Amino acid sequence: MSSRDRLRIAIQKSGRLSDASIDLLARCGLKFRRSRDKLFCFGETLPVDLLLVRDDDVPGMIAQGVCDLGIVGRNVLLEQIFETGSDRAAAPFREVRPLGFGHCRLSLAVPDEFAYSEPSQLAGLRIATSYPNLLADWLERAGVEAGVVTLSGSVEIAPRLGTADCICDLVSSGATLAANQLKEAAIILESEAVLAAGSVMPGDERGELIDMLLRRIEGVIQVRVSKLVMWQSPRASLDAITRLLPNGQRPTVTSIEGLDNQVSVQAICNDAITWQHLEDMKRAGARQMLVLPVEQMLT
Ligand code: PRT
Ligand code: ZN
Repeated sequence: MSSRDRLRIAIQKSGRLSDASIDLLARCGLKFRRSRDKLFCFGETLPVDLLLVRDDDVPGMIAQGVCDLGIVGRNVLLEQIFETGSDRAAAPFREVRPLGFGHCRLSLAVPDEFAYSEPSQLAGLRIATSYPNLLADWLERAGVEAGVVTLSGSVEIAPRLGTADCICDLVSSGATLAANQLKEAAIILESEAVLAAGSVMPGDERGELIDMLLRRIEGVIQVRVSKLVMWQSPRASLDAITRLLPNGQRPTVTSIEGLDNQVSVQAICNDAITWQHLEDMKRAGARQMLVLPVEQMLT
């Protein structure tokens, strides 16, 4: 195989998404000869290599054809799609699927004393952000004309420095906003890490590798929340109990030797099971309940 017969995935070298990206790929069965200080990691188990770059460079790597896939925040991907001036369908890269980690919001935040209720109040104000295109799009859709002050970092101190009246920045816990006497006023984008790809999938072996990887990612993400639930109950209570399972699949029911009216049941649940679910099931007649993690799943 020549080197470009191998699939290349761009991920963040060091930052919030790095460990979870490596972990996801490892769970998909990809192992790499790793050298964190280098740009390139050779895939040992499959012809899939990694490029470790700054998160902002991931979309560009795909657009240039240097990489086939990338893992990056939706906030970065969409900002760059708007930057290319293209609509989502015509952009040189696109979101293939969300990956379930790196959750955050791109939000408009205003000083604590600002009584915000609607976007029109922002007219004529200066808003500091590292996401000028996403912000401009939101302002345009809201029909508001405001000044966009583009900053590459430390956006949250701009109001205190007097360089802006409010900000548009990423928020997860909200602690950074609170520490800067700011409050979240409106969500502009719900973001998380996503798998990104070029607008056209390679038709060669790399296309097949991408399909396989997507199937495995699907399975990995599914087993994170999926549980195997087992219990015993009177046969008459079976329907009532099964209905309580969050996103449960049809159960497998086995009779119990010597107990005519009792059954032993197992079912896969595709949503998180809480103590409340178990309490409700118990009230409906379930006993001996077990909730087991699912290690791997291929459906
Ligand atoms: O060096 P490189 O350019 O690769 O990294 P970076 O510094 O640009 O990015 P990094 O590692 O900080 O973030 C990578 C991605 O993680 C982002 O693009 C988001 O998709 C995602 N993410 C998730 C976050 C956050 N949560 C987050 N909280 N990115 C940044 N933050 C920052 C935010 O900017 C603010 O300063 O954390 C602060 C707010 O956090 P809270 O918890 O106080 O609200
Ligand atoms: Zn960055």
